Amino acid sequence: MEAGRIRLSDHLSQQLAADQSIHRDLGRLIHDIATAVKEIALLTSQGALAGVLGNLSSQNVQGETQKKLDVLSDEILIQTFRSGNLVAGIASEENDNFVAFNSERAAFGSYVVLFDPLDGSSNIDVNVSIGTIFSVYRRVSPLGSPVTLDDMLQPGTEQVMAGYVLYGSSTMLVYSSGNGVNGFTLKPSTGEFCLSHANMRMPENGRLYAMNEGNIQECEQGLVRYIQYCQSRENQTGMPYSGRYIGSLVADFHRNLIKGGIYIYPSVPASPEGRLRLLYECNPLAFIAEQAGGLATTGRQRILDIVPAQLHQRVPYYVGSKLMVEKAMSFLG
Ligand code: FDP
Repeated sequence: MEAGRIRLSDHLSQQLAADQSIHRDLGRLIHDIATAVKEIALLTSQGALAGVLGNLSSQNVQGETQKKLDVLSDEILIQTFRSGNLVAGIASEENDNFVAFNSERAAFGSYVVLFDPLDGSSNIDVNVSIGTIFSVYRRVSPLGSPVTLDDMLQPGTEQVMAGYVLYGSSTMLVYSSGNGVNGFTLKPSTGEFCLSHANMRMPENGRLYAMNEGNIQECEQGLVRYIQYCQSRENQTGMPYSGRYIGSLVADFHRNLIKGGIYIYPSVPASPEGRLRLLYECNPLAFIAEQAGGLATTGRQRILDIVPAQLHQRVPYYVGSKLMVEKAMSFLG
């Protein structure tokens, strides 16, 4: 069918009819997320006119200055989940601790959602693509009780749904509930997400690499040699790969999902565990990558297998086309 004819709501009904294992509530949840991110997309598109650019005086738990739009997006998502009654609690990059919703109905919510409300914060003020990343787990604590830290600290293999929204030249919602990856583009004339990228597959190999190369002299030797390999004619293309680094993980990931490529944020002296957060960034995108045929590792271990020890845990991250991630790992030893 022609791209754009199938709305997100139609697609959800079809998926639920075709696959009885998908819980109906997940359909409602992705619908709630779609509603919330439309609000964020609107604020993003208005930029300075909405008065949402710039910093707040506050810092998040990681000591990073918070942007106004970061905090607004966080509030929009929390409010959406709080009022939807499907979610019993959330954890987000912008909050020190997880939030247990305390209404009686929320205590019977089956899910927890972990999210980065606005990824690529340093690009907010300069009109470069940014995104929202989310991850959904079935809670492990008993229904009817408040959620606990154990609900949040589940390995990525337990995700029942994950995805991201890219606020770019168009707004796209890409998600998976464990049965492939589909991408929807927001149609400005109707305000609806329409299926534009059905059954997305990440090319097995590629010729794009994304890394903040300003750090290269401080990286481990194996990675230095891999980047030299990317820049040489020794790779499968016989030509140097192209370096492409937007500096918004979501945008770099999305480009690589479509064109093939690798994104790397390694351990560096300033961030020995890497810079990216396991729960809000690495796990959801690893889930999407694997569902699309790609790979996500720390360079040595599959991301989805990591049992988190803390909410704001960081990990080194190698994600993208399967053969490229495997090749990078072979250099690390
Ligand atoms: P940001 O801090 O601007 O939100 O999530 C962290 C992240 O951006 C990624 O989106 C991005 O790829 C990376 O950090 C950029 O870090 P560097 O500035 O160190 O390259």
